[in-house]
Amino acid sequence: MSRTVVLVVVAALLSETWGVPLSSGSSPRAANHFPDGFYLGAATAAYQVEGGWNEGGKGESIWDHTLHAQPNLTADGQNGDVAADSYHKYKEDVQLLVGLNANVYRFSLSWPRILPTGDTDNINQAGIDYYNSLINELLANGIQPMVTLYHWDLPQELQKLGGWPNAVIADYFVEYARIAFENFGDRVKLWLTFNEPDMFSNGYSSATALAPGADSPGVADYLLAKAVLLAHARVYRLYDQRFRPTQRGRVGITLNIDWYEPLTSSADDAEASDRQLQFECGLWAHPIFSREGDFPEVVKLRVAANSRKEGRTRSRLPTLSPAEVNLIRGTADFFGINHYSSSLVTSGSSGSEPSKTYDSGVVTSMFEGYPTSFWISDIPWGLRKLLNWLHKSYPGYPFFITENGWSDPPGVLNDTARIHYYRGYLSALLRSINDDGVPVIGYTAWSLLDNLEWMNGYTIKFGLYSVDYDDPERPRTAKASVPVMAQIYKERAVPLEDFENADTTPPS
Ligand code: GBH
Repeated sequence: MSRTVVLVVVAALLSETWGVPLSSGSSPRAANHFPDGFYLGAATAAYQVEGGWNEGGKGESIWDHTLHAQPNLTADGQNGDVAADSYHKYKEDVQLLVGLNANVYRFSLSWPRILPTGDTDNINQAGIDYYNSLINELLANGIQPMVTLYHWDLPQELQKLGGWPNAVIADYFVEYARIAFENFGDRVKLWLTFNEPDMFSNGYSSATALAPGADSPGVADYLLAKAVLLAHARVYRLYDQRFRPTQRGRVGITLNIDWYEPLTSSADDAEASDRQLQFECGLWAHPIFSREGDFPEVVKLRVAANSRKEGRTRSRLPTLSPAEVNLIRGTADFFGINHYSSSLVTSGSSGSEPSKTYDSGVVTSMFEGYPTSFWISDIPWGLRKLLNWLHKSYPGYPFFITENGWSDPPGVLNDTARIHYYRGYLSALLRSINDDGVPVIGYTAWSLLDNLEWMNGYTIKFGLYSVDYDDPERPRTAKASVPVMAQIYKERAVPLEDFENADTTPPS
């Protein structure tokens, strides 16, 4: 075969598998390809992977404290004392990312590793050194660090002040963020203030859902919302004024947002869907990303009405003054989304009064006829609908999918359901970008490795790499999904056949 023939055959094969446009240069990008500069990687969080809970001068977090005091809160009685031991094995973790062809790694800083008491009286250099080593190792391997400042591990000393429902915590958070920007901002260009405030507010609305287990539903979680939004906004403005001119990075926030499909085509169910999205997402997104700012109208009205009914003299949802609305509005360079699943929604009453669940006045249920694992349904078109809804609701902001993933019970190395999930969701993401025009700049899969799944302990596995938790060395093994993701990340495309077969179009 002549050289030309070989090249043509190779090009044809490539074109068939990957949908690579045969002519280069100005030809439009094929629909199954990610845009230039798109970030593709994986994510973790400090308490879920690091271990080293009391090493190198680290202080106690609410997770250390809560799970030491009440080991029965987790499904297997385990905690994050050692976790995946990433505190010692970070160089190996970076090689796992290299094995995925990742160009970004999203991880979180443990606040009490840097500030053991939460305050600046004690700045722990050993903690700063650890993160410098990790960041330098990533960059040496061509991987951008993406840093979450807060993925749920509040210093226990600050919990003694009441934790997040106490607005004074925002003052401490701003100081902590300043120290992070000062120490790491020369190399870290992607920042997230908070991971999923909606989720971690459950730590203040239930005794058992998440640390610290402060049981004040419908009150503390709304107080927390105001404190967290102000903390976020002040950190964004600090970066904007003091650090952006020299560091030139981007600061966002990550919200957990599933898709909620109306149960029927009734107007009532359409309203229920919108209500659910407003209580889960809008409560946080509207103040930051909408043109007008402030909490969503429907949330304000319903919480105020229920509060009156309960005989209260004011709403359980705190008000934002016009100055606070202005302070918070527009404080993001991008919008982080953790998306896992889709559910059906109808109006009705769930949860007890008072609670955020009760205030939202909706009942959700799982779809039938889709692959399901624990609370996750594999419904790629749900991500596409969500991205379109977000882009319409909050125009002008680029999105970054900071988490998306599938869970297995322990022992599944041939993770075919995860492979199906990722092929589908990455295809839906590509449709959103290339067909629908939603601006998305990156994607980090949850998770790089099996880790402490909060109150589920080590009984639910989200990793691309498995970790043997019975072995003190915590060896990592690639699951079947690793070569699949590595190929997608390398080609920067979902293979055409998988792309075309993916369930990316909502049923009408
Ligand atoms: C994220 O939270 C976290 O950021 C991450 O740390 C975590 O490991 C990961 O996802 C996987 O869970 O009432 O049974 O329907 C995910 C948030 C948690 C939201 C479970 C939906 C449904 C519980 N999700 N929740 S259920």
